[in-house]
Amino acid sequence: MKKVRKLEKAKRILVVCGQENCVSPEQQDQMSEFFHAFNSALAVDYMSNVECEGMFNPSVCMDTRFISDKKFNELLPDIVISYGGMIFSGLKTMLLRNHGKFEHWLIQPDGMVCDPFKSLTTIFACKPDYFFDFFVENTIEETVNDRKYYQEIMSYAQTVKDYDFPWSNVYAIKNMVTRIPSGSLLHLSINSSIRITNFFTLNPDISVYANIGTHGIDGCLPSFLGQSVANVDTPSYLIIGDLSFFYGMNALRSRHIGNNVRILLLNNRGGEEFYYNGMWRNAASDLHTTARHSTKAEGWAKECGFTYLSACDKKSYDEAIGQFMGSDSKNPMLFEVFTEMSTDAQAIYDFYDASRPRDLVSEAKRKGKELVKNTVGKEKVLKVAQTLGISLK
Ligand SMILES: Cc1ncc(C[n+]2csc(CCOP(=O)(O)OP(=O)(O)O)c2C)c(N)n1
Repeated sequence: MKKVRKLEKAKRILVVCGQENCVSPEQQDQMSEFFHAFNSALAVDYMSNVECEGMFNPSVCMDTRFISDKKFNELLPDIVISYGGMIFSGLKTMLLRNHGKFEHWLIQPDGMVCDPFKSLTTIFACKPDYFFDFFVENTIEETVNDRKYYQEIMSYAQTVKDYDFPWSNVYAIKNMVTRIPSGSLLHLSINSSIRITNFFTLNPDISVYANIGTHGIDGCLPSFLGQSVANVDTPSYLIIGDLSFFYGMNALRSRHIGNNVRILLLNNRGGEEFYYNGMWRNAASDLHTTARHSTKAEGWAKECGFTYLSACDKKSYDEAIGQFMGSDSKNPMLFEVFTEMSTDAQAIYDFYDASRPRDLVSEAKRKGKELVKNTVGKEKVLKVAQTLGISLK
């Protein structure tokens, strides 16, 4: 009961929902009630498969490349409550960077220690539905969320702008995911697909999966195809990068694949992830890290009985997307979209820059300078600056 009293007094409670394949409607109701009762906000991404009151999507606004340390400090919770599997968003890193400044209560049915934020103070060895029910049922007075913390977060989250993306894998994902009908299954494979899908608003009641738990690009395509066979009456969508696709392409030959299958293949000629995360350094990185290639899936997809569509710019994409999202195809479909990984990564950075509140731009510039210094080396940067007569202060 001490914990209930503590939660009643807490001003800033952040519930972090990890990846869960199936969250019962009862649990979602309990989470809404929890939100009504305590001064809380709930961080939810699509892989959490939760739709309840008090939730916000941290994917853009809490990304390490978007939020400043100063702003995150202003929004820092007193208590983090977490449950479930993988937490994909940068919120995990931001909490880790601020470890020790908050309590972390972990809901973990088997009682195993899991300390992603290095701030673990309590483990609740129970299921999440029991936890939320227990806390709501055992409040003494009628406690009510004053919503100050929630509103602070929401007003920040709402600064993220609707952005006019250039031709890129972001454009392709946006215009597909926002059309997926309710009741569908969506599988994301893995980093860029998850990150970018979470930028946009999906229709309600879409089950979202990813085998990000293993962090492997192998196995995504076969996992999805297995799911689609087990759910043959459910429209089933996969968003997959080229390296991940070519890893598992053998599975495309399975004889059981139904016409409920739609695969959006983002062929940006390699691993965009390494441009996005700053690992790309020079031409050798394309050989050894991003695995740049010029392979296409067309021949194999057709060979395996798929209806094949492709696009290389906005016009060809806009012409094909209607057919791809249609439900009357006799065959499974594969839509291969050709973009360039370096400009795909840049499109995301430009979106962050355009959306970031103004006072944070200088902070981002500072981080950029730091990154250049750390990557190129301080001495070289100073030398170039001297030659050009630029002061770095
Ligand atoms: C089995 C395995 N090998 C290597 C990696 C490292 N890795 C992480 S992301 C990535 C690139 C994925 O490229 P792609 O599937 O084309 O998606 P993109 O990043 O371009 O969206 C790689 C190779 C991994 N996660 N798993």
